[in-house]
Amino acid sequence: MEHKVREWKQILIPYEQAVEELKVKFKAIRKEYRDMNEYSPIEFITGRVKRISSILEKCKRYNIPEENIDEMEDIAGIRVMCQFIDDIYKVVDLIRARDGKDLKIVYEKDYIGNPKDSGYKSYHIIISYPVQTAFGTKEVLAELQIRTLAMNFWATIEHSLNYKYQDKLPLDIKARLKKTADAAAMLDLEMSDIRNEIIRAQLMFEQKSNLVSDIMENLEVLISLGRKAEAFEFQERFDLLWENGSEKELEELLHEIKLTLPRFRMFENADRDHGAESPNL
Ligand code: 0O2
Ligand code: 0O2
Repeated sequence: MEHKVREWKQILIPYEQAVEELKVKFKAIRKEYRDMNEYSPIEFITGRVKRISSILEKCKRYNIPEENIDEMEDIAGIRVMCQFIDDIYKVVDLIRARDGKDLKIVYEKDYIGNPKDSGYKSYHIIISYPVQTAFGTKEVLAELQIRTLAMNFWATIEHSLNYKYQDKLPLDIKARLKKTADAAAMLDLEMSDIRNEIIRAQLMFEQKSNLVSDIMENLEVLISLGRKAEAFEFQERFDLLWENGSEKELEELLHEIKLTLPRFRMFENADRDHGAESPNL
């Protein structure tokens, strides 16, 4: 038994690595957009390696011999969550653009155009992903599920109910879940309609929070230059603007702080030079 557990651990290592690497790669895409103050089609990413019990159960269901589990497409699973339906297709395009580069697309399953009977919606892309191991390159299959926040909300709850009822959901609950899937789809459509307004508000929020970080970082520099009184004065002005000021006024304050830095740096250098000479005086 212990031997078997150790064997499983070893089998799953490349899948764990694939999940970690893919998560880093999708997070990097999101960061790139955000660093450029642009709207990111990716909201957040999760990933998991399928549990051993689920792998065994699937082997049984599909008659897959245990030694062939590398045929299973979803041992490594990545979920990419988007705010709007359009974003899903942007993410799909981003993935397609990488086909033949750091990953290979095996095939795609469009459960948005063709939702499952349960009401499940999501866009799946099965990829083959090369993992560098101590024993050379190993190609593993991974399933990328791309969905909106509403689709994810529905799937998460439906999945846990299915788990609770051991895949034998009572018919009335199934029917009610189907209705909630329709409601989630309506929500996605409605949100897409007011998309531009939401994106504009989010970008403004993002810009303001970048501005605030910038101001705080520059105030820290000011303090490190020994200019506590000036930093305090700027901080007080910032507090007032934070409550009632516009973004433009915050930008002006940042500009003003930045302008003072070279002057104080000059003073600091002069003080240091003076200090360095003083022992010889
Ligand atoms: P950030 O910068 O907040 O995105 P991990 O190993 O922690 O990267 P894991 O274990 O695959 O990821 O999944 P987990 O812990 O469930 O969630 C992964 C990331 O998604 C975490 O952020 C969560 O904060 C974020 N997340 C989960 N649920 C939601 C949600 O409903 N809304 C939003 N916006 N984010 C969610 P990170 O990666 O730690 O950092
Ligand atoms: P996990 O790890 O619990 O998420 P399968 O459903 O796996 O037997 P197939 O054809 O191999 O069938 O894959 P399919 O149906 O394309 O999609 C597999 C994964 O999609 C599932 O993984 C779910 O994550 C998700 N999924 C598919 N259908 C539904 C659904 O009706 N409801 C919910 N909530 N999720 C669904 P697993 O196997 O459930 O594993």
